[in-house]
Amino acid sequence: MVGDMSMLNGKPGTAAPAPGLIWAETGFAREHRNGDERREGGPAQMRIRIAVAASLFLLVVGISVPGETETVGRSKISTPGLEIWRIVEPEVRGRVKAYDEIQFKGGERVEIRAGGCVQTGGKGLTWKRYVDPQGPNSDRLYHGLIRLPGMDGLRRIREVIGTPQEIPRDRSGRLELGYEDDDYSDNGYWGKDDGTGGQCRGVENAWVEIVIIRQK
Ligand SMILES: [Ca+2]
Repeated sequence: MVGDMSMLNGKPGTAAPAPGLIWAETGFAREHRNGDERREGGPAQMRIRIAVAASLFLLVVGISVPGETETVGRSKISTPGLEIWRIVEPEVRGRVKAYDEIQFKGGERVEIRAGGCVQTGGKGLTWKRYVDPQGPNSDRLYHGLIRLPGMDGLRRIREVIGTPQEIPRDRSGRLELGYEDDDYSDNGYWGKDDGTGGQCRGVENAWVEIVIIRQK
C-alpha cells in the first residue's frame, strides 16, 4: 500500500472512506473531545503536534503520502522523521501482546494516545473504558497497559498519555500492549453495551496511537 494514491479517494460521508481519512478525522476530533487525553505545552509536545498536523494536512489534501501501510487492526503513516501507528481494538484477551512491526530505537521520542472501551465480561453492563475504567475492582483491573524499550515492566497507559517518552539511547525493541484482568477468557469487543455506570455510552471500541519521532 505504500504510496497507493487510490487510498485517498474516499470522502467524508461516503459509505467507505479511505482508511487514512478515517484516521485523520478521528485523530483531530480526539484532540478536542477525548477526556482521556491530557495535554502539555512544552516544546517537544509542540514539535510533535506540528509534525502530526503537517503529515495529516498532506494526507487530507492529497498532495503526498510518503508511506502508508495497513494490516488487520493496525495502520501506519510514515514520513521522513515521523511514524504514526494506529492500533484498533488492541488485544485484551491476555496479559501482554507484542507488536513486532512497531519498533523503537534508542533516542527516539514517542507520544502515546489511547481511548475507547472494552468488553470485560460478566453479568449486566460490562464494557469499560480502556484508559480510565470505572466501577467495581477498577482500582486494580481493566486498565490498558504499555511497555516501551527501557521500561521495567508494563505500565498503565493512563500514566504515560500526554507525556512524551524517550527511548534510552542504549535500548531498542518492539511495542508491547497489555491488559489487567482476573479472567481474560470473556474479554474482547463483542456484545456492545453502555458499560458499567454508562461509562461507554457513545464511546468507540478501544484504540491506541503511537507517534514516533525518528532520529536523523
Ligand atoms: Ca474478563
